[in-house]
Amino acid sequence: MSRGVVLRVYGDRALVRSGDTLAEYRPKGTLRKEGLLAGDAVSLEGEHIVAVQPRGNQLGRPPVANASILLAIASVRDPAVSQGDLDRVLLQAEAQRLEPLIVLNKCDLASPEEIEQYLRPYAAAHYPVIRVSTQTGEGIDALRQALPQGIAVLSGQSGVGKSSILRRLTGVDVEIGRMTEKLRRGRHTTRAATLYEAGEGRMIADTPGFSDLELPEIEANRLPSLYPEMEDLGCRFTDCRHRAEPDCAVIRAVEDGTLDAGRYRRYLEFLAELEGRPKRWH
Ligand SMILES: Nc1nc2c(ncn2[C@@H]2O[C@H](COP(=O)(O)OP(=O)(O)O)[C@@H](O)[C@H]2O)c(=O)[nH]1
Ligand SMILES: [Mg+2]
Ligand SMILES: [Zn+2]
Repeated sequence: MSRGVVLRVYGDRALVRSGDTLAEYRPKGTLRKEGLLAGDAVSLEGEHIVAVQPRGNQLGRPPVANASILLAIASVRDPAVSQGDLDRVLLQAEAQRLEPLIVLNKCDLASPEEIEQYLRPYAAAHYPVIRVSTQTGEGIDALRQALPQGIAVLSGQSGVGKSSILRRLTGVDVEIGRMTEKLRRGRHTTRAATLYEAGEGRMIADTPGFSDLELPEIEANRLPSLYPEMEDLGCRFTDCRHRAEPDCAVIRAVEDGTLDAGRYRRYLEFLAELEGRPKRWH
């Protein structure tokens, strides 16, 4: 028996990397129904996947298991990614206890002042940030060095440069890859995630078609714990929603300017959105 990592699922087959071998395998018996995900760690026997290790984490959109970092890709221009959308991507990572790294792409299209202003709330919240441009190559080496072993998931709205970043890091041209795949499989578009290998045990997941800009499926009272800068303030009320409570440390920090007012305003909007959701588990 040997071990491997699923790079891609194709219907009832999976492309698996196992040591120096890259080959397709079929899941055995009940595994077929349960479904495999890109990123799954599997046991192999002959042509079959015979077991899947328990998942460390599991993202829904893109569907990837066992990620070690989430690259939250944004751009100031073309498209102008709203800070609210970047917040949502970060919340998805926090909800999965996945370390996020903000990658601001297209730095060639904005002035240093605009970039600094856009990133200020995130730097203040101690999120790691790398500024890159796949056009000029700025920051690409720094990004490569920041990638840990294991799986990095690319997240961010369409057009921010996920596939371009992937191409810079792996040499793989996803657009060309996708066209070849279409020729092979007919016209249906796929929403499966694929892991691309970036050397030294690093893999990068890209998904054509969509990215998750929804709030995570959590209860409203968990939202404050997904804001590291609010947690750091140590509000003394447990279960405080930091909204109208008297003597709340978060409200005080917003008033004296220690906490970014925009992040806080959007937090209140997200809180209201979660509170308005039907509780499916009751
Ligand atoms: N000016 C500029 N354009 C870029 C940069 N990165 C990507 N693009 C362009 O932005 C468009 C969308 O890029 P793509 O990688 O397909 O984005 P994706 O939808 O997130 O995968 C393409 O036309 C790229 O050539 C960059 O750093 N600077
Ligand atoms: Mg793309
Ligand atoms: Zn509070």
